[in-house]
Amino acid sequence: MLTVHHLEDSRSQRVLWLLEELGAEYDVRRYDRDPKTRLAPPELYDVHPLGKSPVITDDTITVAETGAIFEYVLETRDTDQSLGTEKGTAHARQMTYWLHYAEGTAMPLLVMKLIFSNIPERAPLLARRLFRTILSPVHAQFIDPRIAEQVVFWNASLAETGWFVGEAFSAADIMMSFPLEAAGSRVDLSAYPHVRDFLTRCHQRPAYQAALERGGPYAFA
Ligand SMILES: N[C@@H](CCC(=O)N[C@@H](CS)C(=O)NCC(=O)O)C(=O)O
Repeated sequence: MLTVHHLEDSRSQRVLWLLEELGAEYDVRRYDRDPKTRLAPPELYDVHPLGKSPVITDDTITVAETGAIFEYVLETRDTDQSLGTEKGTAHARQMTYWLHYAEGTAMPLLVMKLIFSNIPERAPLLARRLFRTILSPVHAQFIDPRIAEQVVFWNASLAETGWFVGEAFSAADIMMSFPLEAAGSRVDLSAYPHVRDFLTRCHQRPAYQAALERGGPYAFA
């Protein structure tokens, strides 16, 4: 049986959603974040040496990294390619691109934004203003323009069909949902109608809702 080691309120929500879309059988083992640090609990180190989520176990096989988990699940649970694509096609190449891009390019910028925003908030009261002043140019000159570039790119990529690959909903959309959700909590998306419409359509899907029930708290829905 495939088990998803799922950290509350995290990007591993996508793995549950993928499995729900496929109608696959799976178990969920839920892990709570440390209420103060928001880090994962040490038990996740028993599953994988980096102690992060998502990670899945399937009998004797352990797979970490969301993109690698998606590839494994598509290979083993999507035999009729309802969410994947035929290998060697233009759509397959686009699918590979988005599966890598989501965690390779988009998420590092969004995590950077979160960390640099949290530094002043978590600093002692008297030091907060100083930290904000020091970090303000980092946001303005480095992080914000790079995130804005990504959001423009997503909006343009969705403009034609409303989905990231071809005419139909696919695993690429599930993978990309998290960067878009995370961006929505950090930047104003009101000028990007295709991004907002994409998220609304994702959130309305019955499988997305079913995954929320299995996964527990998720601040980005
Ligand atoms: N690129 C990795 C990122 C894994 C990751 O950082 N997961 C976060 C969840 S959003 C985590 O486990 N955070 C808790 C921690 O760092 O202690 C993936 O996509 O699997």
